[in-house]
This record gives sequence, structure tokens and C-alpha cells, in this order.
Amino acid sequence: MSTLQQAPSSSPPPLLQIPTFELYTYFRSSCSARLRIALSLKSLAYTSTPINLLQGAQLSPTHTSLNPSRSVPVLVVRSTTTSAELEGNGEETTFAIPQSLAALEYLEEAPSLLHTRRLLPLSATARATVRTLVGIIACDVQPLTNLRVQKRVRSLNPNDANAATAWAKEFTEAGFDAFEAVLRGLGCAGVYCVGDEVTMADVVLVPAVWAAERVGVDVGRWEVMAGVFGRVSELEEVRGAHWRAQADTPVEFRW
Ligand SMILES: N[C@@H](CCC(=O)N[C@@H](CS)C(=O)NCC(=O)O)C(=O)O
Repeated sequence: MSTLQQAPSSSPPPLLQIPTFELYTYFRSSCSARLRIALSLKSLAYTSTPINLLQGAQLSPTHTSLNPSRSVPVLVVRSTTTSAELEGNGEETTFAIPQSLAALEYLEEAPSLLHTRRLLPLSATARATVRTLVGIIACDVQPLTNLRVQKRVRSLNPNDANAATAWAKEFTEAGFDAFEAVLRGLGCAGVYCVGDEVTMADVVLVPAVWAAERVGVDVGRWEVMAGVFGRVSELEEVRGAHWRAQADTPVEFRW
């Protein structure tokens, strides 16, 4: 199925300045990887500030003041607002977006970024499908497999070294079953999850598969999804966003 997508022009509209971006990220965080992939696909430069989740840096007072949910990513946007954005009158503003999906939507909607590669299709039907797939991963899988949940599962099962991994595997596999069923049932997959253009569904899927592989899930079980994953993974922008290729990736995990 081919999906209509807004053709981006090569530059921002006159009078709108492209913001600068700072991404609070952790190399292994799948939610951070969503932003790394999207920024890269949109050719938007950013600086990275590493937050070491295993050392508890997300719990520090400084990070909590930036993100009350005590998680990564946080996308900090520094922009010169204009009347076209209905926000101000040419003043410098800095604001933080501490939820990955809100940040993805911002990158899609900000007037100064409308010229960038579109990650949502034009058609409302195709958008709903993209958001369904995004929701399966971001609402039904990731929150259940998050670090803090795994720590809790471990503490509730002190005699079972495998409990947290088994837990994460179970909910990931259930989510991937649903993801595959949507791809098959709606017949939406083309080269990518929804048609032949990369969308937010692909942006969210890829890091979910990386996370799944770490808990021993074999993605080949979901044929359509695995095919899409393979094709998205080949994109240069996605390779650069890989958890093994980040500035804060420890040497032993690098390619
Ligand atoms: N809904 C949030 C979830 C963020 C989240 O759970 N991030 C994980 C990394 S992927 C995290 O920071 N976990 C730290 C912890 O659980 O302490 C989003 O989409 O940004």
C-alpha cells in the first residue's frame, strides 16, 4: 500500500528559525533512541547530554526538575519565537519536552520544522494506523518493561534470577503479537510499517526490537514485522542512532 506523505520543501519558511536541540539520552534507552532516529531522519542536528540510568542519574534533583517523571529522553528546544508560532515576539525561549511521543509530535508540528521529512502520513486513516502501532509499543510494551519495573519485579522475586527478564520477554512478545496482527490485518505494511515511507511507527519499532533482543526475544517469529525492522535498520540515520554507536556507549558494547 502506498501512503501519501507531505512532500517537505528543502528549507524552513521565511522568518522562522530552526530551533537548536539538546537531547538528554542514555545509550540503551529505547525511548531516547526514538528521538535520536527522528532527529536524524529529519536532518536536525542536536547535542547529547548523557544520563546514566544504571547509576541513577535520572533521579537527581537537577534531572527531576527537568523531567518530573525521572526518565529519559528529554528534548530541550531553544528557539526564537515569532508571531507565526503564536507564542511570542522574537524572544529567545527554551523549553523542555520530557515525553518522547510529545517530542516526536513537536518535531512534526512546529511551524519552523514543517520543511523536514514527514513522519506522519497525510491521510487520517494512515495516521490512525501509525498511532495504533506506536501505541502498542509505547503504551502497552515499554512501560511494562522499563528499568524501574524490572527492578521491582527482581525485588519481588529475590530467588529467581530470571524473573525480570522473563517478565520483560512475556510483555514484549504479547506486544509484538499485536503489532504483527495489525500489520497483517490492515495490510498496511509496504517497505515500512505503513506504506513505503518511514513513519513514527518505524521510529518506535526499531528501538523496541533492540530492547527485545537484549532480553532474548527472537524477532524472526513475527515475519512481517521482522522484514520491516530489517529494512528500517539499514537506513544510515537509524544505524547512527543505534545503542552501540552512542557517545555514552561503553567500549565493550561498541561495534
Ligand atoms: N513515557 C516516557 C517513558 C520514558 C522512559 O520510561 N524512559 C526510560 C528509558 S527508555 C527511563 O528513563 N527509565 C528510567 C527508570 O526506569 O528509572 C517517554 O516516552 O518518554
